Amino acid sequence: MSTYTDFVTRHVPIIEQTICTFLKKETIGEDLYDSMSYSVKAGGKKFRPLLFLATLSLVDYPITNKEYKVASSLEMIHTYSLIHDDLPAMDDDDLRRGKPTNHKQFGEAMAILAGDGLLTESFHLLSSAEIEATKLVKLVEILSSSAGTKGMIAGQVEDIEAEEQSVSLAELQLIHEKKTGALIKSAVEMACVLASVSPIIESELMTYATSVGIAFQIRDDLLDVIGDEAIIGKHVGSDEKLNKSTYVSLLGLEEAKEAFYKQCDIAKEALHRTKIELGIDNTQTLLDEILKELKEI
Ligand code: GRG
Repeated sequence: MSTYTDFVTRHVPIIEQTICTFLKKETIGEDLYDSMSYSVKAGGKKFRPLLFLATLSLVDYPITNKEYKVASSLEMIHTYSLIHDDLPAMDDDDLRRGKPTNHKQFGEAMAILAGDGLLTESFHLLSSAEIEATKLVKLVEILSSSAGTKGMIAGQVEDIEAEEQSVSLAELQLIHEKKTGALIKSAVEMACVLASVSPIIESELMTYATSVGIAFQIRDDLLDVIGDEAIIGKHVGSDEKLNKSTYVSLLGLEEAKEAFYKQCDIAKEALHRTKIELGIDNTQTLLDEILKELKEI
């Protein structure tokens, strides 16, 4: 088993367990619990919490109960955002991760409440982590600003407003920086704060995270096209994306691939500089492996 597979196999169940234990089925009622835990356990990659934990590992910071709480708070925000994104008023999707979306399984009202519950309880869980007060407040600030009206929510609003109209590449990048990139970046930033890394290391790791965030989105656009190509043998996006600007629709498939690999290279170089700073430049780290996994399209 590769180090990364081992890392994923070890941590993913603990993240799911941390969330589901915190939600306490006995006190919140079966219907709400089932709806929330359904999406938590629906097979998501747990990319943001793993990125947070991998960043801590890079700087040799021990992973204990409180680190799992922080990691899980990131996943709860992410899960809520997907539940709400799938609702009829937004993307109106029936399937997510190959399974019925939350509202298809539990109804719209319960899906809205499950999302609200995950969002709110994310901060409840984070605030219960046994972390020194000044750092904890900083973590709350990072998470709330990345998920809030200057981050993910702003990105979602701009994304909705950009539908049915042409958007420039720079505008598309700004939308995704907020909608997808902000939470990914906050995973790395929260690890930097918790581990009190030096400003230079934090700055390099944020360069890594920024490029990973952009690459993540381009990859999603690429897979939309490559996936459809594999199924029906021609270049089209999925139906709901036909009128949407994507990296592929703006750049074309080959240039979008180039842009994707360029971001992966920028991330790799920033990580290399971080490792030099840490005196471990010849060591293969989990952040290298995350990049390697991302590059496999
Ligand atoms: C509804 C407030 C609100 C926000 C929604 C992030 C977001 C904002 C919507 C997701 C839309 C989307 C498909 C974005 C592309 C990026 C992407 C692939 C997100 C899915 O994240 P993964 O791949 O999902 O980490 P898993 O299933 O692995 O958890």
